[in-house]
Amino acid sequence: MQVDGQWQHYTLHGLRRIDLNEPVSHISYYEAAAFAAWKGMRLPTEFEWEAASGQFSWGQRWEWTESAYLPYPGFQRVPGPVGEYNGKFMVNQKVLRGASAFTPPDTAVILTVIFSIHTSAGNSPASGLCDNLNYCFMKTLTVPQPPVARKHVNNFYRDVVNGLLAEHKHLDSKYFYDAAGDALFQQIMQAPEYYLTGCELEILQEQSRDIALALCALCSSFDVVELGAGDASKTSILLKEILEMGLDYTYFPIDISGSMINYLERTLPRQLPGLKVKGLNGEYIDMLKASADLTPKRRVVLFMGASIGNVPPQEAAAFLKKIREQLHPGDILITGFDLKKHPATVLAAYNDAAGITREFNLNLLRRINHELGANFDTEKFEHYPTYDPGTGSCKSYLVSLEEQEVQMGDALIHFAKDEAIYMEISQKYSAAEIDRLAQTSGFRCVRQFTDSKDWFVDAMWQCA
Ligand code: AVI
Repeated sequence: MQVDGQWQHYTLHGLRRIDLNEPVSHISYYEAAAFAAWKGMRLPTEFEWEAASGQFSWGQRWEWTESAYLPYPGFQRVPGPVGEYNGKFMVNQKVLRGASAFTPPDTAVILTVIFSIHTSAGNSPASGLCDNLNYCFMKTLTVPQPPVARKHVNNFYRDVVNGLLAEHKHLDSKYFYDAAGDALFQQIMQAPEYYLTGCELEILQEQSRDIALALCALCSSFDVVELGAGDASKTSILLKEILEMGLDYTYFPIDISGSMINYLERTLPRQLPGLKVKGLNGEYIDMLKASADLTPKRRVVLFMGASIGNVPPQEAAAFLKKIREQLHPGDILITGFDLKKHPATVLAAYNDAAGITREFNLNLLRRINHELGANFDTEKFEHYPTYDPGTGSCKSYLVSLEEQEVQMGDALIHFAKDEAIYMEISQKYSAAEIDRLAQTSGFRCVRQFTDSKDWFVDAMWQCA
């Protein structure tokens, strides 16, 4: 409904403004299919969903498939009433796959079948509510969780328990990005205080031609590999510029999200006619290695955003060395770095007035509750960002507001009042530190492309 000219919807917390960055949710099969068609796509079949399911974070959502409720190949009905009940495959039903907050971690996913029944007042148990509506009746069956998903939960549980039982409690910021975390990060990037996205966008909008010219001056023929491509919205500006220079090249986006890779392979060639796209779904270094077998050309590797800042400088150097080991002399790396600047500007970016970054941090505690069955009360933790202008370390913590205990599986985690969990580092660099990092990791600095405020750098390095 519209309130004061703005679209709103009813949620469990009452009427809320529709956030256009949130995933589409609480919709019927027909709405999901229509939305997919509107986006030029289709819903996955149940089998496609299952093949891709290792990439999903569990306990977050149910997802519509376009499959009818049918038996798996080889299904045999067991004799007796159980077989009669479970062995009938009804018509006019579609399958939802996924898990909810209450799905036991590490043991099962729920296969849910939706019975779409046309009802009218007086003839259904829900008649008072849904006169002439299709209403859904859910049947749940537990099935073994696929091995990849189980591995994900095991690693997540192990990392969280180790981090929270350590003398100085810490969590790994790579776990921020479940579906809710992704949506919050999208909102952070639009927050007025979070300058990083705008600065790098400006570099790409204003200097893509210079970047493309510099690349062509270094090598006449190359392919482009991107680490953590995401939706490639910023990179596509540079990709377009390279195409317009008449270069015939392939773009290899690498991403841990299989659905993002599918999306890029479908949409980018339409958006940028002539662009060849071959997505690589997996970990950065593994996929970078795989890309070497797919092209004899030189590779230009992009590592944009300021993701390199999400590990301490020593780890950043070790990671850049690993990238270097996968490249050949003459290959190129372009990395985004956030520069040191006035401390208040940096701190505000991680402490936005609307409290989105606070929610982004607290969301990891909620994720641990949903996926690992913990009982964090997020009201009892305070978001506490810090910035040290000397070292350039911007660190976020969650501080326990009282002495408390949190249960997570067999582990009982004790928090003293004011005890902090170290959540994330967002390291800032000076131009000289960036050059030194290039040298220590086996690269030669070519050029630094900075925005008009000198707040952000896309640094171009060549393998020595
Ligand atoms: C993804 N990364 C570069 C962001 C940053 O600025 O460190 C993550 C972030 N954390 C809080 N706000 C944004």
